[in-house]
Amino acid sequence: MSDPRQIILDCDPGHDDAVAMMLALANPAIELLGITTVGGNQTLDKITRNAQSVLVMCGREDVPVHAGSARPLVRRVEIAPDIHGESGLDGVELPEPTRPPQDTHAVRFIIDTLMAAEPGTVTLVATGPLTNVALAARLEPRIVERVREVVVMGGGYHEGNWTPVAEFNIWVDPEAAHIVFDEEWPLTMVGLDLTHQALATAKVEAQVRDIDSPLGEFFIGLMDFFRKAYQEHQGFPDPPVHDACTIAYLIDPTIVQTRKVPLTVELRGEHTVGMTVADFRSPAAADCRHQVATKLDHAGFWDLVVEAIRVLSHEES
Ligand code: PIR
Ligand code: CA
Repeated sequence: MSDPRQIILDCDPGHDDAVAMMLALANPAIELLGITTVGGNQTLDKITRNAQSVLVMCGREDVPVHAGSARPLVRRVEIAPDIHGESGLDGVELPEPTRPPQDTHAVRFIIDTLMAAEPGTVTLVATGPLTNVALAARLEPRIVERVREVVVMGGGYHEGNWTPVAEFNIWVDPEAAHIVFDEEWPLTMVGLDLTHQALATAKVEAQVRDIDSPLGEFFIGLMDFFRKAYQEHQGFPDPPVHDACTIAYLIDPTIVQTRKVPLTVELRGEHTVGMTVADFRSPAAADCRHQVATKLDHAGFWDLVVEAIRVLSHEES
């Protein structure tokens, strides 16, 4: 097998961020170098602690957690308690971390890791607002040509979830998103068009229940809360596990189909702030740096997630 893909996961856990973490920790195709956190689904303190609790559940507190930006670059803090609850991970009991987060700021960790690694080896995966990634690019512009790829869960070319056209992660910090989409690095947008196909169905839950482990129960508790929230607030039958799709794409690109298309982030529209605008009018130029995720292999995706929970459950016992 080829060398594992080295990633930094910049996240705001978050029910679906937690599943992204599980996939990244368990799958041998991925080497998780560190977790960086950003205020988003809940306040920075809460979601940083959540990241640590998920590591405890996975028996992987060796992975460093670096806290990052508590607020967006320009706008006021906006959180999503209706969807993720007061803790940011409602529906389960969160184990106490046994160690504090790292001293180094998330942005510093991102820069130091990219500058120390061979160029073109480390991938940045962002599943929260893009504040940390934007700050890193501004503070050390040389990371832009050193990163292998930036994979963003955010936006959508046809759908919004926080406004009719804006997705939450982009809406929370559109200026940061604008910076990140505008930089000269290759960027894959795993937006709502794709992630709304990643529903955690009753069948998936039954497969996880069969694993019969504390981590399996943890996943089920998370999904039950997330399902109720999505039924009540978004009219979905089952919850979409957005963030895990970024990791699945890196593990096996045949699970997530993509299409090259130029993207930009709207900052000034009356009804469209935070919209990700995709220009599908003509075939993308050969040097187009952007691509969007279009179609998910649902069964293939959930096989990866269920297998990840199984692997982590057995490592634990
Ligand atoms: C999910 C999120 C925020 C709001 C809603 N309604 C649903 C979080 C998820 O963690 C994901 O990263 C992204 N933001 C989806 O919009
Ligand atoms: Ca998230």
